[in-house]
Amino acid sequence: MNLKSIKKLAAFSTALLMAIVCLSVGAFAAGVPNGNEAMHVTVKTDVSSANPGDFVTVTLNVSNNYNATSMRFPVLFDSDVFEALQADLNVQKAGVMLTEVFGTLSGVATANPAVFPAGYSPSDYGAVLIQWVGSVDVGTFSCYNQPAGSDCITFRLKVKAGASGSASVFIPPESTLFYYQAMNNPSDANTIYTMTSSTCAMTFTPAQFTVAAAAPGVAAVAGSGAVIYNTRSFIYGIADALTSLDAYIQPVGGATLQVVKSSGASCGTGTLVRVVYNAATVATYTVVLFGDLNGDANIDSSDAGLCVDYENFMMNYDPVTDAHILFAADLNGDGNVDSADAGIIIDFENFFVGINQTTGRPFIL
Ligand SMILES: [Ca+2]
Ligand SMILES: [Ca+2]
Repeated sequence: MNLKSIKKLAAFSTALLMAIVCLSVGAFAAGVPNGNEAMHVTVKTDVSSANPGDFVTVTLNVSNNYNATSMRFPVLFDSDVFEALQADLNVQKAGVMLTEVFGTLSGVATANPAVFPAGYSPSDYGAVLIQWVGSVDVGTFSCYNQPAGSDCITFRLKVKAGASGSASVFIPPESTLFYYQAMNNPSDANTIYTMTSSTCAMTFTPAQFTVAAAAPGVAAVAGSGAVIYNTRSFIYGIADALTSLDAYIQPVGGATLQVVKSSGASCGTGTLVRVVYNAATVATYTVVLFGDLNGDANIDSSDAGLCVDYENFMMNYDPVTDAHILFAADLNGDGNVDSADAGIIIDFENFFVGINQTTGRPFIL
C-alpha cells in the first residue's frame, strides 16, 4: 500500500469516527428534556489515610435521573500529595457499568490546561480526565440512569514519596467539560436532546484524604543510595571518608538522630545512629561501610590486614557484637572473611575495583 492510499484510508477512518461521534452527540436533537434533570457525583477514596508510596483507589459514585448517553469528569487532586501516572491508573468500570450499562471507559492522566478551570492551577493540582460513552446494541443506546447512585468508575492514585498533610480529590464544578447529552427513549435515536449547565444541575462531593504520619524512625535520603536494613539494624550505602551522614539519612515521624562516630570525626563502620523520640532512644542502628573494618571511614591496607589476621586466628570478631564488622568485611559475599576479601580491599586501594556501597560488592573500574 503506498503512502497516498494509507492517507486516504486514515481520512476515511477519521470521517467514520466523526460520523459516529456526531450521531451520539446530537445530530437528531429532537428529544424533549423532562425539565428536572440533575446529576451528582460523590468522589470517594478506599482509605482516608495511607502512607507515602501507597496506592489509593478512587471511586466515582454517580447518581442521575435521566438517560445519559455519555459522561465526562475531570478529577483533580492536590499534587503535593498525589500523583497520577498513566501506567498506574488502572481505570475500571464497576457496579452497574459491568452488569447493566455498557460502553467505553477511558481515563487519562493529563496536564492539559483545558482540564483546569480558572482558579485551579496545574502547579497545585494534578488531573485525570474520565470519559465514558455508552455503546449501541441493536439500535438501543446503553444509557446511564441511576437515581439511587452507583459506584461505577474506579482508578488509582499514588501517594507521593515524602508527602505529608491532607489532600482533596474532587471534580471542579466550574469545569466546562461535562457532557450534557441525554435521550427520552434509549431505543429511539430521534429522542436525543442536549442540556446545559443551567438546565441540568451537576453537583459534586469531594473526598478528603490525609497522609499517614510516619512512626518515629530513620529514613534514607531519596537518591542517596543509603539503605536502612531494619532486620539487622544496619545502615549502609554511604560513601567513604564521611564526617556527616546528613546527606544519606534523615529522621522521620518527629524523631531526632544522635550519631556517635566510629573514629574521631569520621563516620565509618561502627558508627551508631540512635533514633530518639520524646527523650527516649527507640532504636539504634550501626553503620556499615563495606571494606572498612577498623572504623576510620577509609578502605585501605589496614583493613585488608585485619581480614588476613582474622583468617589466621591472630584476632577474633564476635559473631554477635562484631556482626557489623563481619558484614562490612565480606566483600565477595561468600559468608567468610579471608584473604579473598583482603584482596578486594587492596584492589580498591589501588583503583583496580570500586565497591558499590549499596550492594556491598566490588566492580571492575
Ligand atoms: Ca578503615
Ligand atoms: Ca568473603
